Amino acid sequence: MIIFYRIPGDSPNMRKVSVMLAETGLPHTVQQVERQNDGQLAEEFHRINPNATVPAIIDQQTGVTLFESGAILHYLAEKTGQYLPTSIQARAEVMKWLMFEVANVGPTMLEVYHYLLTDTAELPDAVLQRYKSRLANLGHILDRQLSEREYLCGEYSIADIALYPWLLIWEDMTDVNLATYPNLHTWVNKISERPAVRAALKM
Ligand SMILES: N[C@@H](CCC(=O)N[C@@H](CS)C(=O)NCC(=O)O)C(=O)O
Repeated sequence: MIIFYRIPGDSPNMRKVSVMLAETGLPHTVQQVERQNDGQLAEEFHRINPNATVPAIIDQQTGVTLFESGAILHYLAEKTGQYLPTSIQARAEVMKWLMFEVANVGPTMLEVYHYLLTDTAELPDAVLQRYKSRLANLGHILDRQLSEREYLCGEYSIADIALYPWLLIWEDMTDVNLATYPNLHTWVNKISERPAVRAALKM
């Protein structure tokens, strides 16, 4: 049994794990992490993730404890043999685009989210503009990658599962219509039709 640690509400990083669990059909239970009075995630959760973020998982079958959504997706793909190809070349390609998401899309989105919803009053325009232009550039890179492939690396993989939840909030975060990126837009619509995705995200 997998224990999936999360907080109330939804976020792209938690959605990645919800989708992966639904796609693989792995048995799991959800454990809500409490907050302390200072707003931090509960002290005892720091033993599971010293960085105090969700998602995190414990796999009771193997004893593996994991945080960082990319590491969790990779582990669940290894465990089930799903959504990660077997040839060394194809695996490397999937890991490259998975890392591209966790190193670029996620962190930039989280900065925009922070500045947009938290500190706008004190924010120099240039800061938000910098992050928005980084996101616009990432959108073009992804759109180009999808211009010759149905999914990021050909077959549907954990690289797609990692990226997809960010696209659900892309327009709100960037004020840019997804139709600006036609290939990315088609890809989003295709993934939105997957039964496991719909079930996981209650769409
Ligand atoms: N790089 C991490 C980011 C995780 C992250 O920032 N999680 C947020 C929720 S989406 C969080 O736990 N924030 C701490 C909090 O809400 O106290 C990952 O990919 O898992």
